[in-house]
Amino acid sequence: MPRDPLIGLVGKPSSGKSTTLNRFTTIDPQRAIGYLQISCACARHGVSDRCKPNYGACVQGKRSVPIELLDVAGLVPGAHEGKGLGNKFLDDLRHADALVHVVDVSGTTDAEGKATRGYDPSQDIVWLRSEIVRWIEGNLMEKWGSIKRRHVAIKANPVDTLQNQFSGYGSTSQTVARTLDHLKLKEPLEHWSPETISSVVNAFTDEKFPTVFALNKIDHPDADKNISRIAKMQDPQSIVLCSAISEVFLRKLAKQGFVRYVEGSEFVDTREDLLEMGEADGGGLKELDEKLKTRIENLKDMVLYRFGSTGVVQVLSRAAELLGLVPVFPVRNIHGFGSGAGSNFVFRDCVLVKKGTTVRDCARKVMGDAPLAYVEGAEGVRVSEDEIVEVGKNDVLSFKVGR
Ligand SMILES: Nc1nc2c(ncn2[C@@H]2O[C@H](COP(=O)(O)OP(=O)(O)OP(=O)(O)O)[C@@H](O)[C@H]2O)c(=O)[nH]1
Ligand SMILES: [Mg+2]
Repeated sequence: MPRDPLIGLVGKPSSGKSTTLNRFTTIDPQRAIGYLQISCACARHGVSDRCKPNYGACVQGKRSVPIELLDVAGLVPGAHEGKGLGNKFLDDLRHADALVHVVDVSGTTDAEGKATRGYDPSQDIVWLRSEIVRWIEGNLMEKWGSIKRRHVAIKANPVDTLQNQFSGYGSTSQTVARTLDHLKLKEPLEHWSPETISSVVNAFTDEKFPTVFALNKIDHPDADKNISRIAKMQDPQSIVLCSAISEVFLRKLAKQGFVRYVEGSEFVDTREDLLEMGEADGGGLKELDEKLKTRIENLKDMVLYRFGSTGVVQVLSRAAELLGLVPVFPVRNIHGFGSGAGSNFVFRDCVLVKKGTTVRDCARKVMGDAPLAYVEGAEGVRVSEDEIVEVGKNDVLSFKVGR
């Protein structure tokens, strides 16, 4: 059955993975539920006032949909040879659909995460990627002789042969097919050179593990020069600037009643600010001591005003963008968008699927193995199970069970 998308947080020790994860609802030390902001189908159907998700929330058509995050710790140079937690992290990685590489751009930790100064974090992007590639390549090369022989003996096609090897990384035949399409290789698999195999593994890694770079610790004075270095090497679309510690700090202060903070925004108000703006009683906020006041001022200057937010919320939406996640809304009744059971609420459920997912896959994800009679889409029109779901197309579906 198709699984829920999973986003893996990777990065060297002390880069800020756990701090980033902490911003979300943690299930255990390694896992958390993040909330992805999407536009809900209720908005385009004008029923936002009756939209009440079973999980997450929906405010005026802006819906937060739960998505699972995994902290993949223990990654150091040489991990593919068993250094650090070695292959343990690589095994965790298999389950991830996209990666968030948390990079410490303060330059105060070396490749092993030990305290230093002036370290160039662009190196981390290079070696971490190479650890993943070398791990996959190593596993493949170990068996290449017999893979090749079998391939020739049974006259297999390259997609099937490679998928046999890559399924353990959570790959599908489509992933492998896309990888090979990009490369446009001329030679048959049995004649691939080590360089060709290397380029196949590289392309597969891109395809299987699309990566967002969360440049973390932007509150640090040395961050600027490191950020511009990395910005020159990477696609700007794949970069998000963030300060996980600032997000954690602001949320803590908000919870304790010291500030009013709109999550993911640049807006932080203290009691003084609110009084100044004419809000009686300062919004009921507590008085801040000088030390806290200075910390908040610094945080505004170093992070919020310069970058527009702490960036942590954006990390998740960028990863979802990269994955091309499509929110699909299964409903019992395609005309009223309800869930049946006498309730007046609409769009109770929403599942996130990867781009290219078919109506059939969505049905299996929602209904399991229940026999499917037919599927209704918008306005009650029948939809073929082979159709692809997209935002705004085949994304509100009613699955009819029966034979
Ligand atoms: N200045 C600054 N420090 C941060 C930030 N985020 C995390 N830190 C600090 O960096 C240190 C390491 O953070 P963790 O979140 O534990 O790092 P980790 O990636 O989980 O590390 P491991 O679990 O060892 O792999 C802690 O002392 C954090 O307080 C940030 O945005 N700015
Ligand atoms: Mg940690």
